Amino acid sequence: PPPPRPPRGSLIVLEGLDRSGKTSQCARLVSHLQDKEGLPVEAWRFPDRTTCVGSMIAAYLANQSQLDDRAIHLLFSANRWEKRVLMESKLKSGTSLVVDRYSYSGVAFSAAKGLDIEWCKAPEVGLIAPDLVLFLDVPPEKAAERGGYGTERYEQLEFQKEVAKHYNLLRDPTWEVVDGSLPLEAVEEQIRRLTMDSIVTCQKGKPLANLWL
Ligand code: NYM
Repeated sequence: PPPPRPPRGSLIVLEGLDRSGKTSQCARLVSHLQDKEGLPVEAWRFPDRTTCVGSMIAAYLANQSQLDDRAIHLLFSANRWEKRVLMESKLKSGTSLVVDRYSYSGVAFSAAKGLDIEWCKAPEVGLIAPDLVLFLDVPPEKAAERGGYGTERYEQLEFQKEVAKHYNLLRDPTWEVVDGSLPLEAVEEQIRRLTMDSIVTCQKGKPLANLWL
């Protein structure tokens, strides 16, 4: 008989505007799951700037290159596709992934430039669907006040307001919306609880699914 399969890992995605606190929360969540819960988990992020496609994206974001809006959209998508096989094998071997941004960033940021939302979704169809989407909700004005908007493309209040509108269009009832204006520890606590629920559901045999649901 084949050896028993380990329970699969969970695909946890954090989304939100720039300066919504995603990156800090991802790091805190991953260390908690590893150190306190002793679970196999990895921190991932998109764009993954370490690949060839990722370096083209990095140059674009740093304003070192100009690209057609549709061309850069497809590069962001390709950057997820090139990680799909590894993502699936990690999940199936029991490792949970905490991912800083995913397809929703891809669609919200490109649609905020005026591209058609359905056109933006199309190249994402068939990527692995997250088991949990945690949306860190922070009003654009408040995120801007946090300072540290860098000099990268998109890091401007007016544009972030457009992105917020498009996140709202994408939001569905399965998303868990966390009030990102709360103190960091309160946000962390909610994220931990929702994540543990998702990990348990996946361990119990919830099947992997594909985007878009
Ligand atoms: N971004 C990110 C997109 O426009 N499309 C995508 O598919 C993804 C994953 O890249 N402002 C944008 C959102 C961010 C920027 O992300 C870089 P980060 O999380 O700041 O490294």
